[in-house]
Order: sequence, then C-alpha cells, then structure tokens
Amino acid sequence: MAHEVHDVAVKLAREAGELIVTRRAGHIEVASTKSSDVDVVTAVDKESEEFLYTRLRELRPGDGFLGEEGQVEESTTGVTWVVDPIDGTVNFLYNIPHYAVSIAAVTGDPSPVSWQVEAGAVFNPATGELFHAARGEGAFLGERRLQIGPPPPMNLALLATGFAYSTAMRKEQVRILSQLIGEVRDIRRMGTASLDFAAVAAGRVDVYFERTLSPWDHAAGELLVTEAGGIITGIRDLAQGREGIFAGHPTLVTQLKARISEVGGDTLLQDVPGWGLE
Ligand code: 2AM
Ligand code: CA
Repeated sequence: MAHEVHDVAVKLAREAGELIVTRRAGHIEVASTKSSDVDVVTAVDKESEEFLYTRLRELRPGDGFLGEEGQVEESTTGVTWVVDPIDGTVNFLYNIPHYAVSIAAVTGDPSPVSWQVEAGAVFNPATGELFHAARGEGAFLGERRLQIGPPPPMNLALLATGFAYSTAMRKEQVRILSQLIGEVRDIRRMGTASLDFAAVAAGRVDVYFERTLSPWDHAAGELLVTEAGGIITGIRDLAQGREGIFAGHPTLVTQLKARISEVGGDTLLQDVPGWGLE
C-alpha cells in the first residue's frame, strides 16, 4: 500500500510542480487573502489544487481529499490525500525559488491526531529537488537515502522556524526567538514548512519548530523526518498539529522542547491575547 501511493504522490507532485513553475514565468498576482492580509492565495494555488484533485479522481477513485484551498472529499477506501498545492506561497509570489507542492497519502481519520502517513512527496520545481518517503521504506532526496546524523549540542544547532500570519502571534514568536537566538548556532526562517521538514531530513538544519501550521503543511514532511530517523512531536503532551510541531533528532527535539517551555513558548494558542486566527 505505502509503495503504491508513494508512486502516485511522486508522480503528481512532479506534475503539479511543473504546472506552477510554468505559471510562475508569467504575471502572478494575489487573488484573495485568507486568515489575514498577508495570508495570500494566487490563482495558481487554486489551479494547482484543482489539477491535483482531478488527477487523483482519475488515478485513485474513492480516495479522500483534503486540500488547503478548500477541496474536501470523504474517503471510501480508507486513504485520504492531504495536499498543499503551493507551499510557500509568499516565496512563489516574490519569485524566491523556495516553494513546493506537498502531497501525502494518509490512512485513518485525516487529522494529525490520528492519521498514519503512508507516503509523502515534497517537490520544489524551482530547484528540481524531490523529497519523498514511503512508510517503512526510508526517506529520499531524489535517489539518495536520507539519514539524520548525530545531534550537535544545542549551542551549535541550526534552528529552523516560521511565523504565523497573525500579528499578535508573530510578536509572541519573536519574543521566544529573542531568548533562543543566543543559545543556538543560528536561526533560519525560509518560509516553506514542507521544505523545512525536508531540510531536517536532509541534515540542512538540525531542528525545526513551528506553531499554527495546518495539516497539509506537515503531512508529507512528517514522514520525511521519521523515515530519516528523526521524531515529530507536539507541544506539551499534545499531538503534533496546529498548537505546535517539532522535528529533528530525538535528543535535540527533547532539549528544544524543554527550553521553549521554560521561556513560555508553549502557551496554548487560545491564551495568546489577540492571536487573531480562528
Ligand atoms: P503556505 O505558504 O501554504 O501558506 C510559513 O511559515 C510556512 O507555514 C508556509 O509553509 C506556510 O504555508 C505555512 N503556514 C500556513 N499557514 C500558516 C499559519 N497560519 N501560520 C504559520 N505558518 C503557516
Ligand atoms: Ca499553500
């Protein structure tokens, strides 16, 4: 099963990737905004999602679908496709070559609390890099197998993170980072969650932490990390998800999680005043 859906994920990530990079050669403008003025959608996000939805209906009739731009289909087979048709939309808008199509096949209820990720593909069409994994079969960049190495001490760790679209939440995140910046090698904010997970799997950063992500931002990325020998966990004793997600070597994740808790970075979202997103 993992193998079958893996091949579909890879094929469609490439196809949708080719579509969005071709569209990027033309004029791109913001079509609408979502949670806030800076949370943008272009016509290409919608086109890419529509394309993936249609292709999956052809290739995998009966499977469910959960896409960022609103397509939802219940599964009758037990498999659901969790899809971000363009992850890193702001990078896409500015033509920064760091955006991706992220596709995962999950079984069980398609929610991070309960899903099992069977396969995932994260394709950056601007660089041609394809990260992919099937459950139990390893994570790969192209043909190269990925394995997370021994963890550096925290003061030599490169930490990746991202900011929410809500202003109140961003201010809170900067407050936390102002504590951590003196305690790690450096911080990266690259703007594309799925590629942050891929970077952890590929050893390009040591550890990653972010809050307020949605299921399509991390479904495929999770499997890249766990198949490369890392762990995925949430804040406090919660499952990974909207409240928070950590990815990396188990030792480093445990240390970072404890430190973030010490500086108050695990306050529940509902308790961050005016955090502003539903
Ligand atoms: P997007 O480009 O598909 O919107 C930026 O930190 C990364 O997190 C991007 O991958 C972005 O996905 C994703 N993201 C989506 N919603 C977010 C939110 N509410 N807060 C933080 N990051 C979000
Ligand atoms: Ca998106």
